[in-house]
Amino acid sequence: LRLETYLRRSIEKEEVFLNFQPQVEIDTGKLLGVEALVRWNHPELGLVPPNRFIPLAEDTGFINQLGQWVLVEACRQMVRWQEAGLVVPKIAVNLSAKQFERGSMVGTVAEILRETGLEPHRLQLEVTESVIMNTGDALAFINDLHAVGVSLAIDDFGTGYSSLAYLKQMPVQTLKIDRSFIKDISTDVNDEAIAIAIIQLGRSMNLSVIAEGVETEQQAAFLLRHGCNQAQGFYYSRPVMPDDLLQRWLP
Ligand code: G
Ligand code: G
Ligand code: MN
Ligand code: NA
Repeated sequence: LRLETYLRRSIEKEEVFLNFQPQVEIDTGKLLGVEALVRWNHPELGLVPPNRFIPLAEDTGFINQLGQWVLVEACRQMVRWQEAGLVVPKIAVNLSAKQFERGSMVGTVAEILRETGLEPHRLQLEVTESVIMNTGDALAFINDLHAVGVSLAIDDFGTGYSSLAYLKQMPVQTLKIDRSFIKDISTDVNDEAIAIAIIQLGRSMNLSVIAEGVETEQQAAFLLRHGCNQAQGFYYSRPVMPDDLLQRWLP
C-alpha cells in the first residue's frame, strides 16, 4: 500500500497522537503554554516525521481532516490537564496553508471551542509568514479568528517575506523567532543582529516574542539580556506526552 493510503486511515486506526512542547518564561522558569505537535505511528514504518507526512496530507487534501483532529485533540487535552489540576495557560496549534485558505475554518474553530469547553483565549493558532503573505484574504481571515477570541502567532518569523506594513494591520499577538537564528546566536553576528531586530520589532509593535529552538543556557541568557523572556526548545523540554507534562508541571 502507498503511504497516502495508510495516512488516510491513520486517524480511525488511532495511529496519530499529539506531543506537547512547553513554552517557558526564561527568568522564572514558569510554564507559559505548550505547542501541540502531531505524530504518526505507522504500523510498519514506525514514527514517520511530520516533515514527511504533513506535505503529503496537504497534497492529498487529508490535511483538513487531520488539522481538525489536531484542533479537537489539543483543546480536549487542555481540558483534561485542567481537570487533573494543571492549568496550562495556552496551547498553540499549527495551521497549514490549506487550512488557512479554507472558508469554513473560523466556524470550525468556534465550534470546537464550544464543544470542548476550552476558553478561546487559551488557544493560539500558528501560521508562517509565507502562508499569510500568500493568502489573498489573510487580513479578513485573521480578523475573523480574532473575533472568535483566539490569538495568532507568526511561526518561523524571519524566514519568509512579510511586509511589515501589512503585518501592522493584523491583530497578531506573537512572533516566533525561527530556530535557525537562535542556533548560533552568540557566535554569528548576523543571526545575533536578526534576533535582536525581531525582539525590538515585537516591542515596538506591542507583540510578544518567543524564541524557538533554544538548546543552551547561553542562548537563553542572551535572549533575556536582549529583552526576550519567552522560549521554547530542547533546553527546557523536548515535545512530550500529556502525562509527562503533568508530572513535570503539576503544582
Ligand atoms: O517536531 P517537529 O518535527 O514536530 O515538527 C515538524 C514540522 O511539522 C514543524 O514545521 C511543525 O510546524 C509541523 N507540524 C507539527 N504538527 C503540526 C500540525 O498539527 N499541523 C501542521 N500543519 N503542521 C504541524
Ligand atoms: O516549524 P515549527 O516551529 O512549528 O516546528 C517546531 C519544530 O521544532 C518541531 O519539529 C520541534 O520538534 C522542533 N524543535 C523544538 N525545539 C527544538 C530545539 O531546541 N532544537 C531543534 N533542533 N528543534 C527543535
Ligand atoms: Mn510551530
Ligand atoms: Na518554527
